[in-house]
Amino acid sequence: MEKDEIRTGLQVAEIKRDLVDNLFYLLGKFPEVATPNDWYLAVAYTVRDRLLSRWVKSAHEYYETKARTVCYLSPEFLIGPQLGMNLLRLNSEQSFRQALQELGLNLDDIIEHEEEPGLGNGGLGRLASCFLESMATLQVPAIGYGIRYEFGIFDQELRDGWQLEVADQWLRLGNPWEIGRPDIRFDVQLGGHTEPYHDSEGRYRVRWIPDYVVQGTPYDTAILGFGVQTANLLRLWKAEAKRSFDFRLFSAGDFYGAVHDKVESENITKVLYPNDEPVQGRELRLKQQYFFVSCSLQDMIRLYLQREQTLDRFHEKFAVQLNDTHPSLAIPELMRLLVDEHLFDWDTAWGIAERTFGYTNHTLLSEALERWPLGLITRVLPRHVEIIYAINQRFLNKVRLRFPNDEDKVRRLSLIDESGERYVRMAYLASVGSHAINGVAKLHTRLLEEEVLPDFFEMVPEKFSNKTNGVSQRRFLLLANSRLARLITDAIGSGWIKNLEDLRKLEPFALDAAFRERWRQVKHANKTDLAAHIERVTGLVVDPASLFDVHVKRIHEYKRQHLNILHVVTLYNRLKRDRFLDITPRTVIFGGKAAPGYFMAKLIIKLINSVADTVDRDPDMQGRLKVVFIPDFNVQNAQRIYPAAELSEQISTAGKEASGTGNMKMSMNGALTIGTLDGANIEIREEVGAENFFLFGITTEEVADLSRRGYRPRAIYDSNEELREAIDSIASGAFSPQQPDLFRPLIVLRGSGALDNDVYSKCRKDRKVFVRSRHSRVLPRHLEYPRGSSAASLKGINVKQLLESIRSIVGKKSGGDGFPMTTHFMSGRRRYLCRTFVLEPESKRGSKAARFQLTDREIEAVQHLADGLNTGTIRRTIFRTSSLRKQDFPVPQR
Ligand code: NBG
Repeated sequence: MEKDEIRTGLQVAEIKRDLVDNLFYLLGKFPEVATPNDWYLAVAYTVRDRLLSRWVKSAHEYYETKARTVCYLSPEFLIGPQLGMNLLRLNSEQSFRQALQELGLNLDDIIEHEEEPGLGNGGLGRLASCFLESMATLQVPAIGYGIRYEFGIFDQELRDGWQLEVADQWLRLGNPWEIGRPDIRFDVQLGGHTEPYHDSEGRYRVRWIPDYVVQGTPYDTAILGFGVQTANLLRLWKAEAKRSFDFRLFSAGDFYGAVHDKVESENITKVLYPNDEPVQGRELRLKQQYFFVSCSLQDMIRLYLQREQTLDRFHEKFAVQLNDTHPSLAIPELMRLLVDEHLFDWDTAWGIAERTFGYTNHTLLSEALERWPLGLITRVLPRHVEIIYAINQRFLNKVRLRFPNDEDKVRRLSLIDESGERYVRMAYLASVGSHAINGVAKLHTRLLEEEVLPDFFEMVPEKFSNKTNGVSQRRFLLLANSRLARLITDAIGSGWIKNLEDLRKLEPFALDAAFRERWRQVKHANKTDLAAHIERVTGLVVDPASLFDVHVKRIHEYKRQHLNILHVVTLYNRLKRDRFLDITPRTVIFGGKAAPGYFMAKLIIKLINSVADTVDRDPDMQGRLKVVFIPDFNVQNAQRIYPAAELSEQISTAGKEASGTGNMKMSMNGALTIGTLDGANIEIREEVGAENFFLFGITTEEVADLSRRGYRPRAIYDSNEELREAIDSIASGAFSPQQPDLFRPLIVLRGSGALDNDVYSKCRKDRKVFVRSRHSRVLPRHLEYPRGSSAASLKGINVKQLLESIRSIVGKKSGGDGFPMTTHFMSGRRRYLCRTFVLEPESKRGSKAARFQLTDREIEAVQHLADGLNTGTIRRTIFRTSSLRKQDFPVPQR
């Protein structure tokens, strides 16, 4: 064997040898006594060895080419389990599988053993990780800078239906992926005061005399690109005391005092703050934010000065992206470093800073827009407050020049909120200090421009742009859903793995019965796997043949898990009322963590579990309805759930979900979306086609209008009997007989909150899911699979007659005898071309079933026909409520 293949070879024999070597030399074990964790570590180290060579090579290449590097500053990176992903990236899963098999081990068990680093709350941290992976694949040099929390997001367990938080001790058994670099360390100062002085050239300067200093040590993880030799870097900072032990105090008998510094300093990176809880007063959180941006900027400067003499062109080397406002102290910190430490004049420094930073906003919720009390910042970062004031003064001067005599605007734009207790508005700081500001979906960006930062938008519209979020198909399709990935690759080749647009090539396969059959088998197999997981963790038995209706994400009122459960209760009541009601058997799956201090969110979890319990114990629900809450929604569990989803619940109140990314992941795995016009749902709907999206609910404008006019849920409650019944049953303890009042806090019929018109419209829209799934329309039209024969489910309807009827409603048939069949219809004086339905001839299918592929509208028509409505009424209701925009199919003929 060649010498250079040691640690890098991908032959089975080489892998096997290195596995045993690593077990021996790194873990001091031999195979006979190795525990599962030992083996996991040995495998991980063996994989890491193979990453390292690529990593070091890219670092070198980047260094040589002086490439501009993206520095993604984010306090959260939810990278998910690494082993499976890295094996894919190295394209060596099979070889490792076999090597392990020869050692009597199973790769899947070892992959399962990994405990993922939960260094993020949800979408924001996961997005950061997808970006890193994607940039490595695209060979964009990037460093992700963040915090190495000792305790990440808590693990969620369920006790008696309540969420129980368990500390996440992810580092307990070692983290084989990281490499600590104690040789690179930076001091971070905190507290104290400032002093003005004049330097040797007589210039006015400021010195910061801190109270104490902590030290940041980086821990590096390689993020390898797919199908390339490039690896990027995730660099996470750990806080340590500069002096871990005070001998003076120790000798004086103060044993606690002797380690006080160590404890205080290490606290800074101890724990990730769960979001959705007020952090305003949290000094430690502020210190976390400052600590990691300071280390990161000092690191960039170190890297830069390895090659250059001065920092004049720092911005040409680094593009620093602020992932939300949490890292925005980087702006005054870079100014401090440039002005106080590298002796730049203010204007030059500001020019560099402005060209360095870009800011991504991730939320419009006012309670989540960061503001720090001025008093607190002054105490922790006295020098930064001075710098923020200086930034503000110069900025407001510009505002005054632009808008003379508009002190109101000046007040509105000030970085300091002076309306009551004084605060620093972090989004404003980020906006002033960045040359680019973006939102994360089209709607979100528009609302950002119009509602959150309208004065900024008016002043510098050129700074604003939209960058709709994305997700990595490598992790969420290729890795998570290997069956579907294989099917897709068999059909269209593997180009989609790097270029997602390629999936369009699948469209013609919608007409390929064999493809659809395999598609159906894949989905069924994935559902069977998820069912097994559900049984393992909850004890509930679910039927893989039922419709998997999935709602997984953080629990939050704006995400409206309560709306979904209200719908479930409505269904439950309907099924109780009518024992013969014919519905598609359905399993409603929930998952997600609630912030530990968020009472309503935790109560919603309890309600879901209580309903789940009632439904499970009711023999009438057998084979019809099931509700499950899968505990501990994290990246690993997400990878289990998405591939099995058929209906994706994206039902946030319009205007509240900045983008959402779970919506994309489920869509990518072939689920249809039921959702509101919110965040990226809107763009997903454009991509998959309105006929593959169950749209419901009021729009952002209507939400705003409603709250302006005064929101009166009571009226809806009074006027809707089914809804009233559902709410009353929850309120009266039907799901909590031991504690009838338990869910009362959720039932608030005044003010904003649990109820709005959407409750009713979701129930209505959801009827279509039933109808459509009975018509085998559970998947996007182009990725659709038949469930039984739809002719059978259109029982009692004469197909030919039905066609005639539809035609007579929607207009005259055109396009001869071919399909897709199109029709014209008239609306007022205009005639529109409308794709009505695709009818596949029986002979082609080789089956008796004439299958329909109906759009939303046609289903409605069919439903109304079946209900016996006359055509005039149908025409009015359908075309009035149609979601189809006329300009989609205009054939003006006048
Ligand atoms: C979240 C939004 C999501 C969005 C992700 C990623 C925060 C502050 N925001 O809608 O709620 O998909 O960011 O952009 O976590």
